Amino acid sequence: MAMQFKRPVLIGGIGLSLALALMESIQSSVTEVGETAFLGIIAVSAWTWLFGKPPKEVQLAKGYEAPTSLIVEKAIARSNATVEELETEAKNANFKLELNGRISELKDSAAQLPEELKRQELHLTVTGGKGSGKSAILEIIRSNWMPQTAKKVEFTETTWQGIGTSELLSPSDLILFVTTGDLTEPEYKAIASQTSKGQRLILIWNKQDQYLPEQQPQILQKLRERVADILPAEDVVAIASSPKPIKVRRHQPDGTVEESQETPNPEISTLTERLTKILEKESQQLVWATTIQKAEAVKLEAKTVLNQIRRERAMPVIEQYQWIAATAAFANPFPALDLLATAAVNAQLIVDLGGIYQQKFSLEQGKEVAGSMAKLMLKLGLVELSTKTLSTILKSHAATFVAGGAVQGVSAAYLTRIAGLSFLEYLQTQEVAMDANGNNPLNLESLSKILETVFQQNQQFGFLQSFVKQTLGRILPDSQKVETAS
Ligand SMILES: Nc1nc2c(ncn2[C@@H]2O[C@H](COP(=O)(O)OP(=O)(O)O)[C@@H](O)[C@H]2O)c(=O)[nH]1
Ligand SMILES: [Mg+2]
Repeated sequence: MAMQFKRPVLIGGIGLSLALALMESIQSSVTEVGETAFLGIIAVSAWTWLFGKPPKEVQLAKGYEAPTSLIVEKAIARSNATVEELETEAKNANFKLELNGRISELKDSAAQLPEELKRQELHLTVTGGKGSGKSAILEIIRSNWMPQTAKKVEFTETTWQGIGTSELLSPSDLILFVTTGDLTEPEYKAIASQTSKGQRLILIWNKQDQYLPEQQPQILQKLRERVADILPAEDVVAIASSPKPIKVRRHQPDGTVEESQETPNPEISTLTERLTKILEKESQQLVWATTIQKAEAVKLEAKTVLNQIRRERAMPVIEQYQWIAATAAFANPFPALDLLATAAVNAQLIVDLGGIYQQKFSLEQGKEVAGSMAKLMLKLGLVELSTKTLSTILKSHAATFVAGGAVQGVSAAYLTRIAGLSFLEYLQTQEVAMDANGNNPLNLESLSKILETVFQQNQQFGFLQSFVKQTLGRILPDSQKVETAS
């Protein structure tokens, strides 16, 4: 691991003096106005613009949008870029060998994407609940429709719980989703999640013969309304793939009535007409849409491996800053200094973690991010909570003696760890894009959520106990270690 030990120690010093300077200005005001002034001073750094951002809108269920060739090209380029990034970083990092296989698989998949665009035969999936009539539909499609169509089409049958997991590997060009009337909420969600990621889908209401002919149009209308946000009306069709036999009474010329069972013919013309039209007009777009999904799957997988490599590089960095923060706070155990020193040290940690994740932050930006995180941690009550817990553990741990500053030191290390792990998580999950001014606007809402989760994950008593012990081992002189250990 190519760690530079000199720089962080130096920055630790800078951080500390910065913290001290801040402390001086706080000391006079903090007693009178308390936390508000404290926060106000931290807020001096220009982070207001960070908070000014409106929260990201909740994404609504979105219908399918036909892709263009430009969109496909971009998707392929993005996935290639991510795989290349992965290859380069894997070469530079001493990553585990088992990743080699995964990386070369990803390279193959990425290389196949342009070929995929030329694909002529189409892959369709018939899906829906068990007993909804998927097999019956397929049977008629195979016997009646396929011989008449010029396209090469391949069908797969699966229950809808199967889509979404398996199809990521080989998505279909068109999904035929079969329902028998009322669409359940999970079914609706499954459909919406497909259309929102660009999956073309037809919703089929099968077994319409179970309702009276005069009821059928109403039921179809209701179904179309239910999915109006995600599917156009013409992509919702009503059929009867295998109608049940009905009793037929025939009046005979001699006046008698003869009763018999008759099985009506299947009615799937609405479906086959729709299918024919879509394949005529959209074959190219269907293949593009599938290629986009495949490209995105490759990109996602590459990103996952990349994150794994980066995380391994980032952990020792976070740990190193923990000890720097601890040492600084231990040496200067003013109340609240721990937090400020932590924020200052964290600014450089932010820059370093950003570097590992290929996202450049200036030290100034690092300060803003670290400041925002410090403020969030205060706001969420994490600082108070962790200080309380850690001092309780410290008291029980060092029965006879707690070194002055130990609480501050341990708290600073702990908060640095939380900040580091959270920012790492943030970098992994966010698509951090530079805005027009070359700034990297923070999504404080998601950062805040991540902070809370990471904090929760690092609250186990056993972990805190060993963390205290480990930190004391770092900051206490050897003579005191013996006492605390007893
Ligand atoms: N009443 C009626 N029953 C149907 C219709 N289509 C299929 N079925 C029946 O529904 C049951 C399940 O059909 P199947 O095709 O095996 O469903 P799958 O599990 O989705 O493949 C069978 O008994 C079919 O005869 C239809 O249009 N109307
Ligand atoms: Mg079946």
